Amino acid sequence: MSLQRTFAVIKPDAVAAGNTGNILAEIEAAGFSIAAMKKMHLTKSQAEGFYYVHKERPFFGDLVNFMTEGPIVALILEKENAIAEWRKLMGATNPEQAEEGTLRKKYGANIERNATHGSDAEETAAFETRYFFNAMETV
Ligand code: RTP
Ligand code: MG
Repeated sequence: MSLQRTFAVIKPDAVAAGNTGNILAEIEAAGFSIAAMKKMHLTKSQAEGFYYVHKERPFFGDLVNFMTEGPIVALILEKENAIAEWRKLMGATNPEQAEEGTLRKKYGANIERNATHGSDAEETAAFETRYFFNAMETV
């Protein structure tokens, strides 16, 4: 398996709680290299565009409100098998169901306020990466 890149977010709950540094340290300790990183406060329409695949879901409005309540940290992470490896480090969507030691278990509060995001496939990683970063912002 060759090096792969994925798109990740430290969500507003984790940034506000002061967990950015802890999560970045865990990312590096797990062997990911950070290919791009920026802190930003999404507008409503930017968050709606990011999560457009969920626009028909009942939780969409709440999710957009949550993702715009404060700054996030957007990242491109590189590692072998990065997409699956990052989702493994995050743990299940619902922190209550996430394995011990995972980021969502440690830093998430509930199924919505779950600390981190990760792309779920190559196509979504490509879309999300381009949505947040241009070539000159990426190592
Ligand atoms: P993500 O996209 O953020 O990495 O999370 P995921 O793949 O594990 O979960 P997904 O189904 O894509 O859901 C996206 C985000 O929406 C919020 N959510 N709320 N209230 C609810 O039932 C509910 N379900 C999902 C979470 O913030 C989830 O990460
Ligand atoms: Mg998802």
